[in-house]
Amino acid sequence: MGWIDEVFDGVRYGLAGSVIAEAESPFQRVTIIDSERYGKGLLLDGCWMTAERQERHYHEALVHPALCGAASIERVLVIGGGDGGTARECLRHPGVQQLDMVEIDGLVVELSQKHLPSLGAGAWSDPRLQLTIGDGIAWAANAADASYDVVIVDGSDPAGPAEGLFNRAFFDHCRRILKPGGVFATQSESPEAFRQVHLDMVLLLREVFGQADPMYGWVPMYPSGWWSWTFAARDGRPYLQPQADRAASVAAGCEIWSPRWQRGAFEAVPAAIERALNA
Ligand code: SPD
Repeated sequence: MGWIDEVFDGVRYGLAGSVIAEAESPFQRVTIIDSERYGKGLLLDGCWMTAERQERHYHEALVHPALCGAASIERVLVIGGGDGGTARECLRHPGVQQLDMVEIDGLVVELSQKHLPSLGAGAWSDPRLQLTIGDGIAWAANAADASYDVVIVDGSDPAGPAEGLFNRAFFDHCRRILKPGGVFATQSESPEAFRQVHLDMVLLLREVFGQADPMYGWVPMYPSGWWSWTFAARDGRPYLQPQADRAASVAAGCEIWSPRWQRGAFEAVPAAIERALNA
């Protein structure tokens, strides 16, 4: 037992625990830990990705505004998300008929299935899940126009294999492959620890989609603990208004997300971020 830290910009974000598995994939170093406070967890190249007893802060916030707001939710694309948490939350919606999940690193899936089974839970054996180990950026580029109701990007920080998930060419394809009424969702980094990355993402998404809205919450293990998710749509801002029947079908099982929490989280734009976005 010792300390496992993500070191970022002069600060250490650490958990007391021990490393239980570690391996190099062709893309990154994949580490599984067991921690006192949050249970088993995953790091990629030394950066915190998730842990059993706090992953719902992140996955519920990423998924439910999109899945409760889109006009329909039959076909969903998840890019990244190899630990399975995003797929699990998507498949709690009975209206999802097909979930294509494209994760670049098969080792992330393999070690998550083995050590973090509660993350993916029933999603891994759900016949609606079509898992592809491959390049999500190429998948989006090759997908047909208007082929998905919802596109969700669950990547890591903008370095290494996730770098291409933050640029205009990728976002253009995400918009192109959405059906009318479709919703795009992405994790959009910390408004404190990754302030400029966050601002650049929101501004770029506003250029590509016409409008985009960041939503703010907490993921205690991530740098600064303060996190954001950003949503955009083909038409209007449907992610701001959860459809009551869909919200009711998932809210009772959520740890963090509810329509009320979501309203507050979209309103909780830090003043300096709002000024910077409107400058
Ligand atoms: N700095 C951490 C950003 C990680 C975002 N993705 C986490 C993956 C959880 N499914």
